[in-house]
Amino acid sequence: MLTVHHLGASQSERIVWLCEELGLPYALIRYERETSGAAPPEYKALHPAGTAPIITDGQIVLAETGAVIEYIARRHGGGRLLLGPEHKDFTNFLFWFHYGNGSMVPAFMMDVVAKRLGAPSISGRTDIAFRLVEQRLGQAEWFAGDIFTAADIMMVFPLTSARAFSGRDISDSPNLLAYLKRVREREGYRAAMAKAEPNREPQRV
Ligand SMILES: N[C@@H](CCC(=O)N[C@@H](CS)C(=O)NCC(=O)O)C(=O)O
Repeated sequence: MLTVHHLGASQSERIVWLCEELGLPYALIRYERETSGAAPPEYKALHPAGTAPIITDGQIVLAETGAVIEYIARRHGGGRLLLGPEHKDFTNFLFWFHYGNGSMVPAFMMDVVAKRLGAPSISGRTDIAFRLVEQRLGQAEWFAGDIFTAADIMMVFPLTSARAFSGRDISDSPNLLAYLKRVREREGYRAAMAKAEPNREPQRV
């Protein structure tokens, strides 16, 4: 049985969302963070990486968001929500699938560290990221193009939870606000958040 080990208030919410969008049977085990914010020892014991997300599937134990999403979509979802090289939106899909964790989350983290050190924002990459996002969402309904894909599942966490953590104001980003409304209206997203974060304010996105 595919089991999603979800660490509360973390990016493993994406995996719950993916399973809901794909309509897969799965078990969900939720873990609370320690007061330090770290995953608890029983979570860390699941995989040497010790970071969320982690899934188990029979003998397989897998960590790392992008790998977990590809594993589930390919092994259990028939490749749905992934675009291949034959698709007209392949390059946009690839770029946005990787941009969230590859550039956006690290940029936020650099900002957090700079803030703690009382230093100015190091690179301006966060501003660039929000500019790129606003531009893209003015061109297309979903990050890859006309259809919802796993690129959206990768991008929403930085645009919601990670953004909330950094205190970023998006009131001057109409395309992003409209996009987040579309996300919030998705049945799969609502079902996932009700299971993954039952105590969270539903309007958070
Ligand atoms: N690049 C990794 C990052 C994973 C990561 O940092 N997860 C955080 C939650 S958002 C975590 O596990 N924090 C708790 C800890 O490190 O103990 C991935 O995408 O899976």
